[in-house]
Amino acid sequence: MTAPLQAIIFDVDGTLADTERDGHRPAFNAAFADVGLDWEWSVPLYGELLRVTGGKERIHEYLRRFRPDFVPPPKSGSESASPSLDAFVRELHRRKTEHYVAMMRDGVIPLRSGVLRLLREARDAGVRLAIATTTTPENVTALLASAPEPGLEHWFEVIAAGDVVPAKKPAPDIFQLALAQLDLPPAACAAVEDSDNGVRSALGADLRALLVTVSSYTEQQDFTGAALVVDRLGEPDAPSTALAGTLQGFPHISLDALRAMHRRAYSMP
Ligand code: XBP
Ligand code: MG
Repeated sequence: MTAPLQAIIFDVDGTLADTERDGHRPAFNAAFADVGLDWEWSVPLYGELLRVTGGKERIHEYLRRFRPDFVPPPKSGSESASPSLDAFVRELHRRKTEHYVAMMRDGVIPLRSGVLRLLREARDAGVRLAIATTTTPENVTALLASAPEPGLEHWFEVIAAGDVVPAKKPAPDIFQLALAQLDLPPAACAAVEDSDNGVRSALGADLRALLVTVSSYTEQQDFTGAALVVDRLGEPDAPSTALAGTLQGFPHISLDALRAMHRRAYSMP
């Protein structure tokens, strides 16, 4: 007999908020401009680069594909040799994080439809909340702090984020870390994702009760193995549409809908 639903593990980028196109992307571009680089990541180019998760890894991928001859410039005012490529990318990414956090503080990106409602329902019912994300921890904190719910960050018992694991999504490490910190087996949890990399990561951690809410960059991706794919969590006045799997009569993703998906994923009555 499988355990009832005890926790929900959420991805952040694309899932809690549609952060990539108008949050991360302009933050990267602002960091490039800061250091005098004429690189500009357009909306379509960024869609390609998103295949690689993690901001530092994404910059390295861009260099490998589009600027193979790039040599980091010496630090301004310094006579010393150029920094290593790794050190240059780390510094560039640090600037990117500063821009991103400032944008979140300005409330540039709202939470997606239904996110706050579902978090409230879960919290009120004693279902535990966790995060498993590739993004830098400060980015998560800044996004949650910008929500119209003071202290939202503290609703999450576990925030597994960024470089704390050896391999980022699609590797299962970050979901495995969240499960270990929750001290729960995967069968006691549901996961919510928006991307194929996230789906592979969650499934790799044996999270079969897996809901996908597609986001602007991920609509066309392959979510094979997810229990249910919807356009959004939705609200009572803004219903969800199932893109794969069944909503089982629920108009939007309420906690009861998630529990029903979880039971079904484990073939429970
Ligand atoms: C999110 C990411 C992140 C962000 C950037 O993937 O890939 O890398 O784009 O974050 P997921 P950092 O939603 O699957 O976790 O720049 O802080 O790395
Ligand atoms: Mg995501």
